[in-house]
Amino acid sequence: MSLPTLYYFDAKGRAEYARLLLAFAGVDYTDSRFPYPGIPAEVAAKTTFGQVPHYTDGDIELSQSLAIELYLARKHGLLGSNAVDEAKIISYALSTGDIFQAFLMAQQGGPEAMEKYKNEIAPRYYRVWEKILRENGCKHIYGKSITYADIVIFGSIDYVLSMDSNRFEKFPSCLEFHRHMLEVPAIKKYLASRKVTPF
Ligand SMILES: N[C@@H](CCC(=O)N[C@@H](CS)C(=O)NCC(=O)O)C(=O)O
Repeated sequence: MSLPTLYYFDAKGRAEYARLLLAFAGVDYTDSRFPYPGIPAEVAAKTTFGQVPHYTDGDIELSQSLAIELYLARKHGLLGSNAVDEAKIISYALSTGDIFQAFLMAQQGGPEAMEKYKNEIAPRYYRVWEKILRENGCKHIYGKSITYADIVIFGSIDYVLSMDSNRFEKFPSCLEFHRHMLEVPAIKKYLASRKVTPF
C-alpha cells in the first residue's frame, strides 16, 4: 500500500499543523508540495471543495485542515482519554484558528487593522495561553502529556516568532513552552530538516 500523502502548496499555511502532528506521531508519509498559486488538476480532483490541504490515507480521502488535524490527533491519541478531555483540547486548539482568521482579516484591512490585530486581538489569546501555561509548569496547555492543542499552539507561536522574535516578550511562559516543545525529539528532528519557506 502506498504511503499516506499530504497535498499542499510549498508553504506552511494551512498544512503545517498537520505536518507537525505527522512528525510528532512518527508517521511515514509523502509531503506532496506544489508551487503557489494553482492546484494541479489531479490533486484538485481528489479534494472535496477544490481546496488544499488534502490528505490521503489508504482508502480515506480527506479535505479541510481541521478535519485532517482531528483525524490525525484522534488516530494518534492526542485528544485525551474522554469526551471532556477531547472537548477541552479542541477548545484550546481552536484559539489558533481564531488568531489565524483575525490575521487574514487584518491583512485585508490595511495598516490600522494590522496594528489592532497585533496589539489587541492576538494578545487576548496569548494572555490566556500565558496564564494556563504558567499554572501548568509551561509544558502543556491541558493535562500532563502532549496533546493536539500543544502541537498547534506551538505551531502558532513558532510561526509568529519566525516573523517577529519580539512578539512574545510580554509572555515568558509562552516562550518557555515554545523552548520546551523545540526540544521534543520528534519536533526537533522535523524542524531541523523542514523546508524553509517564507510563509
Ligand atoms: N477551510 C479550508 C480552507 C482551505 C483553503 O482556503 N485553502 C486554500 C489554500 S490555504 C486554497 O486551496 N486555495 C485555492 C483555491 O481556493 O482555489 C481548510 O481549512 O482547509
